[in-house]
Amino acid sequence: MSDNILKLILAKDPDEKEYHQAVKEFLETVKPVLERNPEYRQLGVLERVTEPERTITFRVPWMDDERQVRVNRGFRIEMNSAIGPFKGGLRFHPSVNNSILKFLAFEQVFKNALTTLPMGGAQGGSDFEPKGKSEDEVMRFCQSFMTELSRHIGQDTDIPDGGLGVGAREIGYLFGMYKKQRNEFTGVLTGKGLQWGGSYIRPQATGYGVGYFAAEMMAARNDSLAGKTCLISGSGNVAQHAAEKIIELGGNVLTFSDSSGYIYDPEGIDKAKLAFVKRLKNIKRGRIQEYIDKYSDTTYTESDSSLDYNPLWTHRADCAFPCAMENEIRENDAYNLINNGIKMVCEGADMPSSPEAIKIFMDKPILFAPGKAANAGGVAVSGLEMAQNRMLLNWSAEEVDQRLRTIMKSIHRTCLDVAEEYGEPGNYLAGANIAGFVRVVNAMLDQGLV
Ligand code: NDP
Ligand code: 2IT
Repeated sequence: MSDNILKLILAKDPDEKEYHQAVKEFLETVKPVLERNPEYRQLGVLERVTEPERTITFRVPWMDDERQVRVNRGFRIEMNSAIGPFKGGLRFHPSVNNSILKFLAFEQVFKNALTTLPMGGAQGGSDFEPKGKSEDEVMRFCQSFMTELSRHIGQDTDIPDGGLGVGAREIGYLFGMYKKQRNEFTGVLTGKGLQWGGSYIRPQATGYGVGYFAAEMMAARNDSLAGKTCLISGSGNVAQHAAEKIIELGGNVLTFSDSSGYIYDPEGIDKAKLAFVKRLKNIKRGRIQEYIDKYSDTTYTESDSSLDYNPLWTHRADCAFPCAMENEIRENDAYNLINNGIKMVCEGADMPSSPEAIKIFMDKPILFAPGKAANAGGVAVSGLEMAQNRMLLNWSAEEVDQRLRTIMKSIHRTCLDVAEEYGEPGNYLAGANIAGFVRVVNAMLDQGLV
């Protein structure tokens, strides 16, 4: 049943390679569910979950600082609303296209189901490059983007948040435009500022959740993050807050990267150094290379796209936290990590390990956590932000953090229990995919053919 569906998807949209990758990985792991439920074939379950409920593509015209008109493409992929209104991030990056957003939206459906909160799955964004743009240009772009997106979203319909290239600044501009157009102040977006409907801990939630999930995996092996050396890629929202939690839990973070290169600090990145990175990336919007000017005895290595491996993953360490981009860990990186004694790979980004890399990890007795489980803390706190907006109140930071920790522990437990139940003990990838799939499919079937 799953081979046929893959052929169908390939025939329909032959160029969507990221989407094919996400669906293929998923189908390989949910086979036991399909075998237990042969009626799924007649019910078209796979055909339905792999076809977005709605796909929106639109023109985003805006004017740059030289008064030159520019045109980008905007998207919203509303994948599945079986268990709640569409929910998921926005990404602004030049690589954004239908394939990338479909893969993100597909993963989001099952990620959101794992949180057990009532959220369907969606993702959207634009091929707009925020890097190098002035504040005014970013604002004008966000306003134009929302002028069209506002027709399709709403607090009961579809609730976007940020993601790669979309942070607190962009959410502010987007929210302002939505409010102006619709004359309503509602929880239509999450990731809002604290003074205007945001939740404590939402900025930290994805990274903290990654840290909590990693700690749970370690605990399941009677171990902990204390004293563990950790490689982190990226230096954005997820990387910074994963580092913050790992440091708090006693781990020793050695690296950060951006698209230009990576820094290696053999002494470890402590709280003060992390504060420097946060200022550098979030306020100054600088490059990670500047870290070595501030801290000597550290090295910077420039990205080299001609290499078939990333030197960041060649350092000896106990744990790897890819927190930047899809397919950032390729086959050679996986071998390098294994040969250097890696004990755990915990995905902070969405689909950062290539299929070849995953195969290598799964063949070894290491801990491997897929992004849709390990990074679900971000959208989980978005769900909590929605709940607070509905009640017109704000929980304290401690309360939100406690709820986040409980949700991450429960996702971890679910992955292990479901993996065991379906004959794949210790396989977090299978556990996450099956648990998410079963929840979504049961909800879809309850609601009839819609
Ligand atoms: P940010 O935009 O805050 O940070 C992204 C980071 O990745 C930046 O440091 C960026 O560097 C770096 N990067 C981008 N491309 C490359 C590359 N080719 N090689 C190395 N580094 C690169 O995004 P987030 O931290 O929010 O997102 C990171 C990942 O986490 C994405 O996969 C996203 O989908 C996922 N995610 C995010 C969630 C959230 O709540 N924000 C929730 C769940 C998942 P540069 O500045 O040079 O571009
Ligand atoms: O990939 C993700 O989970 C996100 N970008 C966060 C989505 C959300 O709605 O909080």
